[in-house]
Amino acid sequence: MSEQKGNGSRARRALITGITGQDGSYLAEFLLGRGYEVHGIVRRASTFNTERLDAIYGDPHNQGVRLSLHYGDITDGAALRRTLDRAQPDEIYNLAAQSHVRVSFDQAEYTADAVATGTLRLLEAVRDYSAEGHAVRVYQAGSSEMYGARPPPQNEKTAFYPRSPYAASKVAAHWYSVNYREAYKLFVCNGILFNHESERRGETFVTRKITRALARIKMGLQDTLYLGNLTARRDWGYAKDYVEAMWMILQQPEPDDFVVATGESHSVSEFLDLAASYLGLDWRKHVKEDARYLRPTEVDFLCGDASKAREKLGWTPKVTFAQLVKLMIEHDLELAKQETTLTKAGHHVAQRGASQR
Ligand code: NAP
Ligand code: G4F
Repeated sequence: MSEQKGNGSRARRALITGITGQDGSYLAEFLLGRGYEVHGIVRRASTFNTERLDAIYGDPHNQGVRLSLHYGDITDGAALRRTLDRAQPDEIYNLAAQSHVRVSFDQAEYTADAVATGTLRLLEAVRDYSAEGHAVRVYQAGSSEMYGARPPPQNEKTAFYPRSPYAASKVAAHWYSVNYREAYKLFVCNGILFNHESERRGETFVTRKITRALARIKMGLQDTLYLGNLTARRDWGYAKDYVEAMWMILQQPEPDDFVVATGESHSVSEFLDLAASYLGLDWRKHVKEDARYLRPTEVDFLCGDASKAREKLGWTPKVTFAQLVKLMIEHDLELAKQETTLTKAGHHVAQRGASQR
């Protein structure tokens, strides 16, 4: 694969906020594969939070390492500005977020600080950095949650109607991005991505919570899965396909906003049907409702119309819904088998407790 060239003849440089998350880790792999030098912002934690980067992490003391991690936080503007000087990025992908919708009702102020004001801080840093003569392109991770109560199909022309502190914060971030594009002529693009999942999906999002739990039930490691609303419908795609769309959005001649979606929607109970069928289980014998997973205001029905992305970017999803569910089930069945082997050998396996969250 040919190397992407940035300023002069050096490799192009990308900075990813949220690099330790599901999308950040896939995007880092994708960009490294295209010859980029990749920089990521990592929060200091008392435990390792770089597990998803293990496959691409290289000791910085070694020659030729093209992945660099910088301590920082989207709530710390001065550190963001300094990181731009250190990383000298040609492209910035702003993926950092408190990304859990239900949690945003419990941590509303923090969610707004990270998701809305965090984006504004980054844009301010970019404005300053650009004023010093640096050409940089910014991708803002928008969400289909911004459509909230609007009926499907949702596309770039659909008005936003957010239904959570998370969604309202993403709407603010969207409009900050549009405003900085218009006011300061910055190359800022919003990707409005519908739900995308994978083997690396956080275990408290409903798809992964289901595949982890059903696989453990199959192996006799647990019996019950507690869930909230099973009737909500989502447009679920595969995360690897979606990070490619992020990159494509930043390669356009002019900055623009794009919906990225499969155009197919399924309910949570349909996800359960398919996941359980791969394991030969009857999920109704194991799933119980727990009101703690209900949201004060729910988003009932998301189904995206990604015709603009198809026509202008040439982007289409490669992995189908059935393939997505299967690959997640296969991955989590393997994890459950490993857990069984360790338990049988007398090892203590920490209960990750996804069913409790
Ligand atoms: P994720 O797995 O929850 O990852 C979020 C990332 O943000 C993690 O790296 C996390 O770091 C980091 N982060 C959280 N708070 C931060 C802070 N204060 N400062 C710096 N970094 C912080 O989310 P994802 O699924 O990869 O999603 C990526 C982005 O796309 C998010 O902005 C999300 O809201 C948005 N989005 C996701 C979807 C989807 O279906 N996945 C759809 C539309 C939009 P830690 O690892 O330290 O927690
Ligand atoms: O998996 P979820 O938590 O994802 P949600 O709320 O759609 O948000 C995800 O996708 C957004 C894109 O639209 C992103 F912006 C956001 O960052 C995140 O990645 O819930 C999906 C549906 C909801 O309707 C929820 O009420 O599943 C329902 N659900 C039912 N039981 C549950 C549960 N969700 C979770 N997390 N846990 C449950 O036990």
